Order: sequence, then structure tokens, then C-alpha cells
Amino acid sequence: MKILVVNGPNLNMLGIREPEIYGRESYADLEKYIESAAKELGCEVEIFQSNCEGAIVDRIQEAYGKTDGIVINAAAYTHTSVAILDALKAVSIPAVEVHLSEPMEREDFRKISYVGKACIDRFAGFGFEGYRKAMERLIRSNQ
Ligand code: CA2
Repeated sequence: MKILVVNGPNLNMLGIREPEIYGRESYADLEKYIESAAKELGCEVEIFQSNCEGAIVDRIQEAYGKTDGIVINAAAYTHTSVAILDALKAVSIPAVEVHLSEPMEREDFRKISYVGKACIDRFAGFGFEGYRKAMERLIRSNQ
């Protein structure tokens, strides 16, 4: 099974600020965590990060017909992007929403998720572990 992990804006800055919310580990640590979890779960994974909404839309479109599942932490675009929602709907690949923190317990503007409207499930507030849970969920939905 092939899984694409999409990470949105500022996640490449992990570990640099706000450790009380996002932890002390870096983005490179997150990549390592995802790669090792995917290996243990027996799936192929590709990780993509961008700070640009259009680049994320382009990457989701490229996955059409080539990827079995998408794990997406669209970061701030979660709460604003109809374009990313439409891209997920257009490719119709099962997708799971992930957040390191739990946006529902934060500011009101983080309580809306456009991206989530195209996802089969959501894991938030589990830190890095949320990515593993999302991959496991996609594997279950593919069986
Ligand atoms: O909890 C999550 O994973 C979020 O998707 C992270 C986003 C935030 O906008 C979402 O509401 C929830 C932020 C991405 C990373 O932001 C950083 C900010 C400061 C230092 C390092 C990263």
C-alpha cells in the first residue's frame, strides 16, 4: 500500500518555537518517525511538505491513480482552504486528517476544518503518534 503524507505551512519549523504546543522535536525527527512507522506497518510512504497552498493542491492532484491513501496535516490551511478540500474530493483517495495539537481545544478560528470534510477520520492531540494512527486507519480501510 502506498501512502502520501502531506504537511502544510510552518511544520518545517517544528522544535524551533512553541515547544509547549508542538513539542521539542524537529521536522527531520517527524520525517524519521513517519518513515520508521511506515516500515513497521509494511507500507510505502512519501512525505511532502510545503508552505504554499497551490503546491499542496498540485501534489494531491499528482497522487491521482498512484496513491492508495493520504495522511494530511494541512496546518493553518486546515482552517481556511476550500482549494485543498476540493483537491482531496477531486482525487477521491481515502484521506485522514492529523494534527499534533488538538485544534478544538485552542482558539475558535482553529475549530473549523475544511480539509476534514474530505477525510474519513481524524487524529488530533497525539503528537507524532497521530501520523501512525492515521496510517493504521488507512491500512484498515484498504483491507
Ligand atoms: O496541531 C497541528 O498539527 C496544527 O495543524 C499545526 C498548525 C496550526 O496552524 C493548526 O491549527 C494545528 C501550525 C503548524 C506549525 O506551526 C509552528 C509554529 C511555531 C513553531 C513551529 C511550528
